[in-house]
Amino acid sequence: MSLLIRTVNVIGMGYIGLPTATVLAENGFRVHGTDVNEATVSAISAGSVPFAEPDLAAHVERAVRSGELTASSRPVEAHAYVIAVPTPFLEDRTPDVSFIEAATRAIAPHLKGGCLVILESTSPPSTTEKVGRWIRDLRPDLIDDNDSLTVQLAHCPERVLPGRVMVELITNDRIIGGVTPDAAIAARSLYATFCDGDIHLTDARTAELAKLVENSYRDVNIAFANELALIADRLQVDVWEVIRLANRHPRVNVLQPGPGVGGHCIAVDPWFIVDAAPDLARLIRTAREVNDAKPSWVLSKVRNALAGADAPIIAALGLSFKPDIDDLRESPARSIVAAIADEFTGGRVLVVEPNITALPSELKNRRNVELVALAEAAARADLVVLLVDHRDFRLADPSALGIAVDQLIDTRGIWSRLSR
Ligand code: SAJ
Repeated sequence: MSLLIRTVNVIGMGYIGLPTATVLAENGFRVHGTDVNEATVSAISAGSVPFAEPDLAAHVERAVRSGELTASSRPVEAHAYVIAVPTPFLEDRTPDVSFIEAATRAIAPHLKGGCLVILESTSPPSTTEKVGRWIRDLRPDLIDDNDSLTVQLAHCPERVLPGRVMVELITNDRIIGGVTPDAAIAARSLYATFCDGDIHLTDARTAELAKLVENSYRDVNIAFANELALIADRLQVDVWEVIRLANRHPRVNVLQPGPGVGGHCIAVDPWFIVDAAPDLARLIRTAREVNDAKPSWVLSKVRNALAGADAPIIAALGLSFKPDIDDLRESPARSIVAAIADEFTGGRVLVVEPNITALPSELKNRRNVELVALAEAAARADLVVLLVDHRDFRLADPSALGIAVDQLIDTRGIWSRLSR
């Protein structure tokens, strides 16, 4: 551990901030977590976790019990600050950095010369430098005689996969981009205490773009698979078989088609590159459009399958944005279920989602939607639409559940190779 950094204030105790705060608390730092959501603060202060992430709960419980992790709704003075707040996009798909600005304003009164501010939130290029400009405006007393900010600023993008956060926080390589080389070195001393992967130092803008590139790379590759699914469907070829065979080539690795791309990262971050260079980011923009169009294509398959049906019962398997998590944010499955419920108002939609106990608000109050168990949905449904490849579904046998091939639209290719 660095001799200089002993206390850390993490701003934003969500999917990234809370695990990061916990791991830091377990590695010799006195950590305070700050979140604007009082319910989040109360849960953490009681040693519990307000969302599902494997293994996190036990770590949080230990860190809080040991006194190394505390939480409140206000920032505190610390040697280092880690900003881990959301960066969504606005309606016109331009980045919304207002949460980062609010976090910067909140910590500004507490900053001291020599302290370190790390931006972990995925950010458009130049945002870390922007944080520096906000701090300069708010705290001119932190500017030295050479017109340099005496606060060190770095970007250290998170790269962990939801569902594997506690593993990947430790094992993934990290990129640290300093606004100055000294800031990168200071930030490294923090991450080196728990990160077993390699830590790569660079400048802040490069680190920001590298993070966006990672998620855009995945989005473009998923778009390729999703486009193949449409083409294969028209040609009446099994897309999963095509991909499986193509992937036997030593330099080919096509990803898997699905009902669309969800989550708050891959469906968002590519737009930050498009915003930064709209005239150049043609492939990245098209990939987003291909993936965003997939839910409507699934809906059209449902419509075709139910043509002429009176008051159909439709089972929708899965609501989360990917398997085995309870995160419904930006989930294509969720938007498909809402669209099916809108369209078949005289029918019923039986939602099966093993990771939640109550439907999200926009579905809860609809008379034609209910949350049921898999066996019940299979027994009652005229049509089964498989939207998420949850473990429970992968392990189930559709024929044992009484689901016939012509009753199934399998958007993940786990049950029926020929239905997409
Ligand atoms: N998906 C497919 N086909 C595939 C793979 C994924 O349709 O072959 C879909 C998923 O079902 C899901 C979406 O893509 O709806 C995104 O899921 P994901 O597992 O690819 O990624 P995320 O959003 O959970 O996490 C990503 C990761 N980035 C990369 O893998 C490059 C993670 O490492 C990042 O930390 C995270 O974004 C983030 O926070 O930015």
